[in-house]
Amino acid sequence: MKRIGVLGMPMDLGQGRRGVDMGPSAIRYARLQAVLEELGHEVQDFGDVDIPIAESLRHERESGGLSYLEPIRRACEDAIRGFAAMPDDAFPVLLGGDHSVAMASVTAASRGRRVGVVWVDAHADFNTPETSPSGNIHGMPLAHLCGLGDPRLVNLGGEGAKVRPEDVVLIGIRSLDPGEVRLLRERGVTVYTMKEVDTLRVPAIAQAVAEKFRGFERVHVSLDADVLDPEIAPGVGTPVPGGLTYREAHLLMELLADTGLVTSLDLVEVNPILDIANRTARIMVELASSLLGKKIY
Ligand code: 6HN
Ligand code: MN
Ligand code: MN
Ligand code: MN
Repeated sequence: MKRIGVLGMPMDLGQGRRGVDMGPSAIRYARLQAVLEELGHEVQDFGDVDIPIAESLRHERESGGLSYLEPIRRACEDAIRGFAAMPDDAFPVLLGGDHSVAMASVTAASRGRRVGVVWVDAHADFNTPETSPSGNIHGMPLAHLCGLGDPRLVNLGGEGAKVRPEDVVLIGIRSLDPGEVRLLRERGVTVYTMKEVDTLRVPAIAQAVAEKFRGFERVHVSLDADVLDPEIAPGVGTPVPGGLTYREAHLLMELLADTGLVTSLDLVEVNPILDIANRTARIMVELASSLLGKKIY
């Protein structure tokens, strides 16, 4: 039994398509709390962080080539305070929102401790303001958590990097910008692209993750809905063909659950406006239940 603390960040300022701010509602509507309680967990919902709407922020739209940097920074600082209000033994689950919100959850998970990060995504989100082709901050959270990029984001919730690049594992990757490829190699991040998913298969990858993070007190899983194949998860803003199948995604979560190492989770990038009958939110809830110990038998 875990004490799960849910926090919503209805954030859509990190990218260009509207609707991802409705992700927390869609995930709650898909019965996240009931499903986790049925597994025997105690679940407390801490509500949503207050995020301003884009229309009210025209004056803050641009900051050194980055869209909405200041409001994103403020929302992440608020969320970090929200996580700090959870009990010490809580298992935090963050509902996004675009992936910029992971700067808050991973920072909260680190709090001076070494944290392993499993980033399950079609993208690496390892751009800096210099390498980003879009200026969208949702393509940059992981780089900033590793200490690269704009100091205003790097120093969120405290000075400096929150994660060591060698403590990051990416899974499901199939869309990288040229600058990201260079940075990921340079910094020694472990990258399992879809080619590795196809050749090594999920059990070998999960096994490698378990070995890498053995003995870690904190392991954070950041699950971007666009890692799934768009055929099964159409409700995302940046779909890329050739993603994880339904069973690959579940198996990955089931095997990560078996490691007993995971201590926090993000469910991000669900865009209900682009979805079909809340299918993407429902799959994300199912995947959360697999990660949190659902057993068929
Ligand atoms: N996500 N690499 C692209 C960019 O704009 O930096 C796409 C990022 C997508 C981010 O899906 O969380
Ligand atoms: Mn909004
Ligand atoms: Mn992402
Ligand atoms: Mn993505």
